[in-house]
Amino acid sequence: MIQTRTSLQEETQDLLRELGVPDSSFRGEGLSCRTPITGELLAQITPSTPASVRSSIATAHEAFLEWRTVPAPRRGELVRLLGEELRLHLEPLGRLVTIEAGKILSEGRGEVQEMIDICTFAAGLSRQIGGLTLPSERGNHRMMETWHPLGVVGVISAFNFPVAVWAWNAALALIAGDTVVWKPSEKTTLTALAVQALFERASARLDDVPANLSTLLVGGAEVATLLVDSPLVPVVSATGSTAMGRVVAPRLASRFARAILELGGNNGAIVCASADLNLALRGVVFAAMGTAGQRCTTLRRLFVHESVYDTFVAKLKRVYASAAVGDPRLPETLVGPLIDQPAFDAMQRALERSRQAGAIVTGGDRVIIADAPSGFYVRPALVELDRQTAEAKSETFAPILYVLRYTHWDQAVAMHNDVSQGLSSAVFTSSLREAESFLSVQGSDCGIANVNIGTSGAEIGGAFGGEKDTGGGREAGSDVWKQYMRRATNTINYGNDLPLAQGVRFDID
Ligand code: UN1
Repeated sequence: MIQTRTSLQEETQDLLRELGVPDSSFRGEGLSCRTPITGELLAQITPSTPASVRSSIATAHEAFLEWRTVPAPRRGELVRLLGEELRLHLEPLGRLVTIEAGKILSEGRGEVQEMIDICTFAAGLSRQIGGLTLPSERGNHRMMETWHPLGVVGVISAFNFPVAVWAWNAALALIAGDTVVWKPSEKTTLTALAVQALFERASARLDDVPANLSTLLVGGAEVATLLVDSPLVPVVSATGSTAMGRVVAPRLASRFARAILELGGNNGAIVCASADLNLALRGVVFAAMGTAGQRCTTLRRLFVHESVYDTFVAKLKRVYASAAVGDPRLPETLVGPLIDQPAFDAMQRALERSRQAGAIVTGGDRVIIADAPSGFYVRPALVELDRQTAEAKSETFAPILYVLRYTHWDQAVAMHNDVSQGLSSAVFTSSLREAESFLSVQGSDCGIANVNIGTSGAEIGGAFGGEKDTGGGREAGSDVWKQYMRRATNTINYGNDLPLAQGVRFDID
């Protein structure tokens, strides 16, 4: 039962007001914002025009020219204040994420927590973005690196992480001295409006920072293309499908702009004979059906050792049959709705192709929720295969877990790596040999490789991203900040002579 005192539209508009979004922003026309919970219309927004996109980018560039001269620790103070606003507004923003993206409440909150964490990380980093000092081969010379900001960073984000992905990029870009222009998914524009309002609130708390350090564009691919093609945008971070990346990457390459790409994943996990099966079960289930299978890190392929296959798959089937599917606002729900009908249709087509290929499919059917007949709710699906099919090798953004049996470790690793994507991966084992082997050069070929943890739910402190068709980009922690800056190598001669490197002689007298 969906418990609503007011309609979702009223609740959403109240939340937007609470988060500081003016009514005029969500009472426009042209773009309809709906909730996947009921399919209900939440608000209407006016999309950006080509002229307004160009002027936003130009304004962001102007702001950059000023912002780059502000000391990095002061820039960090702005990001710290953004983190403070997010802490204060965690509940309403998390709830808005739930309403607009359909995530369960704890995941909606968790996403805002990711934003807070990256702000904390970036604020500390603002005092550490230093370069190396290196030995010069010449006497009385010093060689060092200086890191400078790059300019306007374009951020293109997807519906499934409607707020955190902006934060991973924006927090680092801002402390680096860059400015940000953000094009969120048109499916989740309301959460973006709320984030923009919180950002502006944080900026208003400092009287020495320029305006327009981060601005928002509203619209679809046509708006994103203007950002991708703008000569005033030296870096674009794009999160979405591999198909989107194939359009964006060459356009950026043609003008030598930097691309930070976080594209499709088709993440696998291996459950070994020695695995703690109860722990593995929890890890697999959260990774495979959490966020209704709509994370780029969702677990999609599972390789189970033949000696534990029957036991483990029986446990999985029990959980899959009983996991609570429904309104993501209810505390007991584990699986909320798919984002829309195209997502549901794509899932059904994928399951049908698997059936035709001889797979055993359990689940996957539509679940009708009494008060939300227009929502696309599904029972997560298990698809048992005897070989890795073309279907299993392609990413369907839905809760489908392909399950395969393996006999030898090498066979499991080979199947695991035999896909075009390379984002996240996991092994469940108690064997040091298998764990280390999975993390070694002969093991997982992904950007993320975990032991006794599922494929999703990475912490912000590490570099996040993957290889192959996942695009090669990295976001969030570690030394990812370098992508938002340019490195200058400086050599300083503090002597009276001019020795040349490599012993070259070029005497003019
Ligand atoms: C995504 O789905 O685009 O590791 C990002 C995770 C999250 C981020 C997912 N921290 O699952």
